[in-house]
Amino acid sequence: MNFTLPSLPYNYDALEPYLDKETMKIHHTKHHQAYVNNANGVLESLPEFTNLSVDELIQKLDQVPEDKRTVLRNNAGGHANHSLFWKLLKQGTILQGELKRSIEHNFGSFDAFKEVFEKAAVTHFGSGWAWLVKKEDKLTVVSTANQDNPLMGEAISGTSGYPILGLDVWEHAYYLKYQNRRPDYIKFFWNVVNWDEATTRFNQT
Ligand code: MN3
Repeated sequence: MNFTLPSLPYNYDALEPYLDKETMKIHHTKHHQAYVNNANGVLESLPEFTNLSVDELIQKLDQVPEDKRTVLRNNAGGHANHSLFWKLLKQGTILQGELKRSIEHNFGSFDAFKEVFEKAAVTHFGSGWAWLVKKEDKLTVVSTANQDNPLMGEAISGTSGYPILGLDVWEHAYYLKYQNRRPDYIKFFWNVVNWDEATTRFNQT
């Protein structure tokens, strides 16, 4: 076994009322666990890749045999994305310092950034993720399909950069509480962004 489901750094109800307990529990114990299990299943036949972290692995998908690549892309991708997503959620943090200045510099204002990010998340067709990424000291907003991550690079994910913030826009992330109202889920997301974690990621790359 290579990957394990990380524990959440909070209780399932910690993000109420914006993200409900039941959704968090199913999302973590069922969806994320399935990505972990499926990735581990493939890695059983790929011993040369089992010593990598999940972020390292998704940056080396081009070296994975073609018949195993898609299943790893989807499931190691899912494990990487969700492991990051949980850490990026917390109530009560404040955007400040270098990340705040960089967002204002790159987008004009925080409100302008929110608008760009919300638009990317709302208009992304089908399942996927919206991201704030850092690339050569520039911040941009991108979206990816399915469980693709910008770390996978242009050739696979259609984009690149180091993820600072990510939002899961799969229906499983919001359907119990918001049903088809993805825009509401995205608006409420701002109440649970862990800006401390985003700032740490911004500063470490
Ligand atoms: Mn999800």
